[in-house]
Amino acid sequence: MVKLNANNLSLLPEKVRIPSYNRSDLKTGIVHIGTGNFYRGHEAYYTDEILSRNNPDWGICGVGILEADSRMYNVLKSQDGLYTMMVRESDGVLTTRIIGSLVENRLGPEDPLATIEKMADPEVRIISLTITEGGYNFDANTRSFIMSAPDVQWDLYHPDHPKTVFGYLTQAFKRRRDKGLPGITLLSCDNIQHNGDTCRRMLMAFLKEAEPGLIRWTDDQVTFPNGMVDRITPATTQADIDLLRDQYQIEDAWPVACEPFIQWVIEDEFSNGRPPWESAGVQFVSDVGPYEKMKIRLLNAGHSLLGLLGSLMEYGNIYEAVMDPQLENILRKFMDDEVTPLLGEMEGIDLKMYKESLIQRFANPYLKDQLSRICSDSSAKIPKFLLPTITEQLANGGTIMIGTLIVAAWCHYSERAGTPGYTYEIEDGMRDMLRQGAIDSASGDPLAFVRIDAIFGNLAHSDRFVETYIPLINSLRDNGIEFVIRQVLKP
Ligand code: CS2
Repeated sequence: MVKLNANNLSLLPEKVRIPSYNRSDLKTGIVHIGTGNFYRGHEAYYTDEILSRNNPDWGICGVGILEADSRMYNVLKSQDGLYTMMVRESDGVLTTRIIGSLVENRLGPEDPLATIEKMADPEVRIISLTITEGGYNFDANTRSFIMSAPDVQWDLYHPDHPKTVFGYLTQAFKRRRDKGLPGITLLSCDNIQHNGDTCRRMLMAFLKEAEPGLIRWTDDQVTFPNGMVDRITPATTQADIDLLRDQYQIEDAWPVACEPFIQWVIEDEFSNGRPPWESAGVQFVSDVGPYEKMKIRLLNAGHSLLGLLGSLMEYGNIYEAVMDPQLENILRKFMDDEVTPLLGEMEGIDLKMYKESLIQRFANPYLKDQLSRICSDSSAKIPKFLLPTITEQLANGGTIMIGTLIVAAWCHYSERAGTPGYTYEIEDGMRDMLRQGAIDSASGDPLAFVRIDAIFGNLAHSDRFVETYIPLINSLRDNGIEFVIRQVLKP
């Protein structure tokens, strides 16, 4: 058995690819906030790829800023930033590779000033983020920054030990400006349409209160490219850890398993240079808008459909859900009738093939992407993945039947979750509100759930939405999910 760390790399079995570059020769050109599984299977992999092609300026410092990040931090620290990426093909082939691009790791709460200094280091030219859809702290209803959020308020009064990414960035930018350093790129890698623009707007709103003198410098020196990121990366399971130990003799406390498909499309707006990621397959374009919209509205919303409807049918993972012919059909119908009309022509993209490839990816039997992962944080996901589709379809006079069914299924899920007889839970920052809305909805106030305006805005004021929603939620309760799907699929 070989514990994964820098000293032991040469002891690993030959079938495991290890970094070909000398990690101690690398500079740290990127600070990344949020080193979760998705990040480790995506940007960190692309960067590992270009490091092995002799680009030593682009090592990464991984940063966790939440207390909850301490587990990942401790694992990475004990493994010198190394971890195993396990790529699972749909025919069962498994490829393992040790990723070495995370050359440094820090935990913000452990030493906030050192973390800020690192972000202000002259060698660092990119700060990238995977802070989740909810991490940008914007109100889906008003589309503005939530200044009253307790952590944001804390950051205004405790600049030297911030809690939010905005507090960290403000202090880092201040130091960069004072040192006279050239600009930096803030690269958002979260599933939000116009993620770079959103990041800029939210940061600027924070700066206005916290440090107005920095607004001009940020405007002049910082770029915020929009980007579309894609790779399905389930939560790591004990089975993944055991497999590495039993079949590869590797002791890795937190490997990352993912699908073979990977995509990253970025607007080429880097203020102070960037790695040649294109040599690893990243696409640089002038406008990423159409790609983001297509991916988020089809893949991510498709995931939510399978996650919420699939959980009501007691499935456990995406593969099981999409193998159910009823769910596959309703997913196809949703993509064709409710999303495709909103996408328009995209140069170089065959939408039909793209949708087909999504079904194939979801049907990878070796991936077993947990529905619990998909349904977690729905309050941050649904407003980005699904509600814009419903709103645009309402405005265009298009059908909203399946989109509305996903919302009704979410209400029914929230009502049942955690109660005897059901295996799923609500894992969501807005859990109590969701639960209460769902309970009230079941006890005589059917619209209670969709009146949570921080999520749904004024959707419950739309007559057509309400007329579609009420029969669906009632029928889900009275007749069950299979019956409702059959009704919706009836020609
Ligand atoms: C998923 C995404 O979290 C979710 O609900 O849809 O994590 C999805 O797997 C990735 O965006 C794939 O690129």
